[in-house]
Amino acid sequence: MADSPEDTIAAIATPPGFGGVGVVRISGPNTAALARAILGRLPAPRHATYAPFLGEQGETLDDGIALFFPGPRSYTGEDTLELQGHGGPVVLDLLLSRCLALGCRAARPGEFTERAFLNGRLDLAQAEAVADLIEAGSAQAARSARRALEGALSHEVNALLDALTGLRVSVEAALDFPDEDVDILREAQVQARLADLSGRIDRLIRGAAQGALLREGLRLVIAGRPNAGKSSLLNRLVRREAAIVTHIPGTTRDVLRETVSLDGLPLHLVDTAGLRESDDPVEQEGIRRAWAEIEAADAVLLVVDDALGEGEEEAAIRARLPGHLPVICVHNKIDLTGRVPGKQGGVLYLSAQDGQGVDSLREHLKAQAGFSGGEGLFLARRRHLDALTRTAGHVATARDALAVGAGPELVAEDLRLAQETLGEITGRFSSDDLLGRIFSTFCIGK
Ligand SMILES: Nc1nc2c(ncn2[C@@H]2O[C@H](COP(=O)(O)OP(=O)(O)OP(=O)(O)O)[C@@H](O)[C@H]2O)c(=O)[nH]1
Ligand SMILES: [Mg+2]
Repeated sequence: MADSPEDTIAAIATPPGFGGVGVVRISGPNTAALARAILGRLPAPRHATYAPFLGEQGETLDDGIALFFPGPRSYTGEDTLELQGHGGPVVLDLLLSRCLALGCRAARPGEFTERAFLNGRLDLAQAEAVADLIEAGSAQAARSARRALEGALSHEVNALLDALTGLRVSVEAALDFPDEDVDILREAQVQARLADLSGRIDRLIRGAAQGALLREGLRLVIAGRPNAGKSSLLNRLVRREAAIVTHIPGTTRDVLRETVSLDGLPLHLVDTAGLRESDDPVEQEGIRRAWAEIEAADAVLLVVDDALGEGEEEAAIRARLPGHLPVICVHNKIDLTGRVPGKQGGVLYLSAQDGQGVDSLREHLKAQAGFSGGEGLFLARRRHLDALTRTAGHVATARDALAVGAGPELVAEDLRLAQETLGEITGRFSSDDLLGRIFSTFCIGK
């Protein structure tokens, strides 16, 4: 039987295992009847009510606090009940089984939040922020998820949607008066309003890129010729001996991954085999994997031995790097060359061995990622960035069409597409397929 919004759903909302308190959550049209069956009465709305939780024969399964939230002023927008009992897996299972016996269906992951979205309690970006807040890996990420949950992204998107609606009205008015269409468009200052819209979308893209970074982090591949000190630098950045370091060139063969937090920015470091021509099949495979990692990186840290400087080897590596990839050039082993640590002329001088200059590298990485760590951030997903970028594309096409004197019907179509694309963020225009993908990544009971 397919899931229906008419189902009353139930789930254990606290994590599996033992705890002081465990919560079973119920939502849907049958909630009040279920409360009467389990509690013997309907608790007063939004009041903590102590009660025994009764089994089928009237026996006490557990006792605790019941909270009844009548819809629509509840998390899901429906009648909901929370039963807070003792936090043991068996006792919670008994309570959940009782709910299922009374006709509830076990909730899918994220189904409570999905219902909140379907009932208009949250928009899609806010619903995603609920999951992001739960999964936040740092205090900064948690604060930013909170801002998204409060609607920082949604407000901006809605303001842009309104502006797009206003523009569509003007352009579509011109459609009704084909003889005067150019004048109408000029009078309505469509071109200027489109330019303004482009600027606002670009600003939002920059903010969302920051937010996506905070959520997903920066993938940084450490590359360079053998013995430059790549593994030593990884160890220095993660503050432990994660990688094997020896004086023998060609020590690292496998790809090694470590994640550290730079003031809340997740930095995913990848140490790779030194890049050079080699006849050794094991080393060749390591080098092949190193290049595969570089292809997928957000940025590359090119490590150079300062005593040797950049030579033909580095020139060959640079020539093969993907053109769009940012390269951060680091000269290592300055404890041997006596160079001053820090940034000079686009190069970062440091010593992985004694640590001088490494703080400058950390600062540089944050700046490189465009990470300000400011309070104004909202947590965004790649999905949001992607939708914003496509919206910017439609607006740009509309501006081009207008500039070459194309008819209003072309401009109107581009604006319609822009509005539809932008609406994907808050869920105004979203396919069931997209919704399914988003909510299935939630935890059960949320
Ligand atoms: N003096 C000095 N030696 C260093 C420094 N960094 C690394 N080394 C030494 O350089 C040698 C190579 O270091 P690794 O970190 O293994 O170099 P790698 O680039 O990972 O080398 P492969 O894995 O072979 O590609 C080791 O003997 C390190 O102790 C440094 O800052 N100063
Ligand atoms: Mg190494």
